[in-house]
Amino acid sequence: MRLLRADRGRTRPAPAPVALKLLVAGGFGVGKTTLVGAVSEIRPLHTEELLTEAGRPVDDTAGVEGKRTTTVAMDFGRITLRDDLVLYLFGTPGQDRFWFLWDELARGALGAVVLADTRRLQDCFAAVDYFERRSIPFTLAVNCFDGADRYPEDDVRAALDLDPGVPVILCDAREKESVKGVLVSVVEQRFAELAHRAG
Ligand SMILES: Nc1nc2c(ncn2[C@@H]2O[C@H](COP(=O)(O)OP(=O)(O)OP(=O)(O)O)[C@@H](O)[C@H]2O)c(=O)[nH]1
Ligand SMILES: [Mg+2]
Repeated sequence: MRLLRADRGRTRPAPAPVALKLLVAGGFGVGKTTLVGAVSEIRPLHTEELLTEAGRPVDDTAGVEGKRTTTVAMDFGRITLRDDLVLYLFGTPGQDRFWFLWDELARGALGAVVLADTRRLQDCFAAVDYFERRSIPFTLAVNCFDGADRYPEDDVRAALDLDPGVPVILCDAREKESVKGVLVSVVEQRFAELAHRAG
């Protein structure tokens, strides 16, 4: 006991890591659940439901024909980027009928990833608009599906009419290191913005 008391003050507990909340958004079937699952160090929470015959008219699986499930509430995962920096990832549902959840999920978010598939670029317009309107910094990550044509980042930027400050990154949502690069770019943007504001 005495030893512990004597040590008190000499060994300071490590400060709690900074925790940031990031959203992962984008159109239906673009790979949001896959991305969260690829990097999460906890077993990610998924709220997947089977796609059904009844949903076929609204759940457009063109381009992701192998898709069997869809997210109906959110994905949740966590990744420690550095000892002092933890990210909580919230994946949004991709379908328009779940828009009512977005404001709840976006509360307190410091940044976002908008995932895009170049075969269905228009599917990410709504997410881009959403974050632009709320001035939430985001990175546009092109999920390079097998068989999809590759386009240079500048072409994607022009097609989406993105602000020059928005990073555009080609990624593979199944690959941990690739996804980490995307997340780092969101965090860097946020920190650069804070540094700029602090003068
Ligand atoms: N080839 C390839 N397939 C992928 C990639 N990312 C996701 N997939 C597949 O594409 C399908 C869609 O992935 P999900 O992660 O469920 O997409 P989502 O954006 O969460 O879909 P919703 O929540 O329904 O909007 C799944 O069958 C994945 O296995 C990728 O980078 N490359
Ligand atoms: Mg999903």
